[in-house]
Amino acid sequence: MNYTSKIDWIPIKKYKDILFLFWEGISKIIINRPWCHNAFRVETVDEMINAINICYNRKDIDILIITGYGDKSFCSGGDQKTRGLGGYLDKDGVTKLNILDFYKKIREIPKPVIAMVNGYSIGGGHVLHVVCDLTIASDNAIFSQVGPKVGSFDGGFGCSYLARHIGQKKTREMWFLCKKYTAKEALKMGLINKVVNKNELEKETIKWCKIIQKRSAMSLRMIKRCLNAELDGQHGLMQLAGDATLMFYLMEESQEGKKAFLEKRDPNFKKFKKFL
Ligand code: S0N
Repeated sequence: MNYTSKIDWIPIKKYKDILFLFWEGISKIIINRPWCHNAFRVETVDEMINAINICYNRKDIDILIITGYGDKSFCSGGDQKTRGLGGYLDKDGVTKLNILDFYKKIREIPKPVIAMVNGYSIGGGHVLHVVCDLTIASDNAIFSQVGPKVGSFDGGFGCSYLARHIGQKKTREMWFLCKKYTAKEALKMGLINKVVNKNELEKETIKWCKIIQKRSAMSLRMIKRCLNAELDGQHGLMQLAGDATLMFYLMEESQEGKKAFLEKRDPNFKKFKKFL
């Protein structure tokens, strides 16, 4: 299947269900199952988790874009044809709900993640854009939660985090009625950041990436951690504290402790400036 774009994306790794591309510090994960509106099965999610782990570790990747193949759908959620009892069946017949692990990865990666919504964003495919840091949508995008129609629900980020974006009343409306919302309506209710003509979607998303790439990576990382910490409880605090430790490790005061230990002497912390 050929992927058309005005940009010369370079493939990072070959997968079955996704395309994983790179260009000038930007990586792009594309769900590549257009025959079912880019619904994800267990293998799709495993591949996305593998790709995001690569993004986490590669220093030359500053920012991530998540999107769907084609111009009709971003993602239509869990592949209902692979749904079994208690989850979605993998190739060995084991049921899993691994999309939750991917949502967590999106929040945990200390780099900005942009959902480039190019059509339907439905069910778990709606939560997928909700958990991304920013959402840029084409004017043909449609947003909807359909759980109560197909016998599922996402009481995690799909409820609490969604409600932080659009409020409790709108979130209940979205879930109870399973209505479809246009990109314009989504923008008005604070669900997304920007709507553009579908032919301009990639150009606009890259424009945002390029601006963000000029900003301080450490500053962006801390902002993401701080915003997450408020909602993620002890786990969010742990992640924020991990980065605070990282910053402390960069200070001479911290290095003095390690040096003194290795040199078998008492540390001299008195020589370091105190800040008010
Ligand atoms: C996207 C819609 C609105 C498009 O409608 P349209 O244009 O009329 O096309 P269709 O004829 O309906 O579709 C074309 C073909 O695509 C197949 N298809 C579409 N969506 C799916 C899907 N999600 N799974 C499997 N197949 C899909 C159609 O069946 C059709 O194929 P053929 O021609 O062979 O029949 C419309 O298609 C639509 O509404 N789709 C269904 C959306 C849906 O029900 N999504 C699932 C919602 N639930 C979840 O996502 C579960 C959430 C979840 O994953 C989760 C959440 C929290 C915790 C754990 C989990 C977890 O389960 O992991």
